[in-house]
Amino acid sequence: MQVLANKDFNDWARQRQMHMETVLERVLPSADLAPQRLHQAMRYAALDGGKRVRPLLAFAAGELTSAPVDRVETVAAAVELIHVYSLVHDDLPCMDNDELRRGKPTCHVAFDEATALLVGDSLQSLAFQLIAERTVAHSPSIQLELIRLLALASGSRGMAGGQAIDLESVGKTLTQTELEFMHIHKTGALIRAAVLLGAHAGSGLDSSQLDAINHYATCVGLAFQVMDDILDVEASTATLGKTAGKDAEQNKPTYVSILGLEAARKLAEDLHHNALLALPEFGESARRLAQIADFIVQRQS
Ligand code: GRG
Repeated sequence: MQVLANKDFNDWARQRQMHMETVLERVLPSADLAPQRLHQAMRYAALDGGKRVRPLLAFAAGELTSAPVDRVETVAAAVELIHVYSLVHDDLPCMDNDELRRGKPTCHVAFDEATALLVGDSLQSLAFQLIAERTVAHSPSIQLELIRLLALASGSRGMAGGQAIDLESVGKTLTQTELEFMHIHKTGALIRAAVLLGAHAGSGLDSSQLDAINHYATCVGLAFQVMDDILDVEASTATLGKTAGKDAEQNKPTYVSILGLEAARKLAEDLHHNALLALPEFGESARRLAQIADFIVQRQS
């Protein structure tokens, strides 16, 4: 995690990133368990890397509802496993064809394509196994709803659907509305799921609170993507730990290509401002969600 001016947030985030690493260490099959090569590759892809933004969002949302730590850590790990699966598949030659991820060779480069495909499949299954076999909510019906939310966010009506639109959009001109539709699915759906699952791991929410959380999550998910587009242009490969400048190279429509840098930055700020408007009704318990929104628009990688 890069350092922001806010030491209190940095300390909180660092502790939870380390906590997430310990949980993932524990839930991923051991590298000496057969089939060893697949398990080594799953651990290679999931451990020791990434900002862990989705787990941080789940932990922060859990603070709204006093969610017990053993429940939030499980939903946070499940969402992160889905995220890592998406990165491994996204990097494959049949998709983005990338060789660098989280500062190291992508999974299919370090292992091979077939293994990387199975890593993604297995990480996805492990995510659902975790939230099905552990208690993550106050009642079985809420637990089922969490599983449903994660499935919806990951599948063709969520992240995978957004990825399909992304692949179809290469070389095309999209309107800002079309771009937004793509990113609400591709990046936004899982970010929203992280917030919702974290909150649902605690005590009940009324419908106005749910609306507010949904609003926050949608704004933060889009702000994250707008910043990703800006960083793809402005940051270096070394800082990002993934290949910079790929969007332009692949002729992909982005917020920067459609709006220009300055308007894209203004959009990220507006989304940030809008995300924060959803939080006052939660008082002090929403402090971490507000700080993550700040982090998302200030991040350098
Ligand atoms: C293959 C089903 C399938 C989906 C892939 C999320 C995704 C869809 C592709 C990733 C490609 C990409 C660069 C998307 C833009 C936003 C994004 C999700 C960036 C990566 O997430 P970070 O910055 O990564 O949170 P770390 O490594 O920090 O976890």
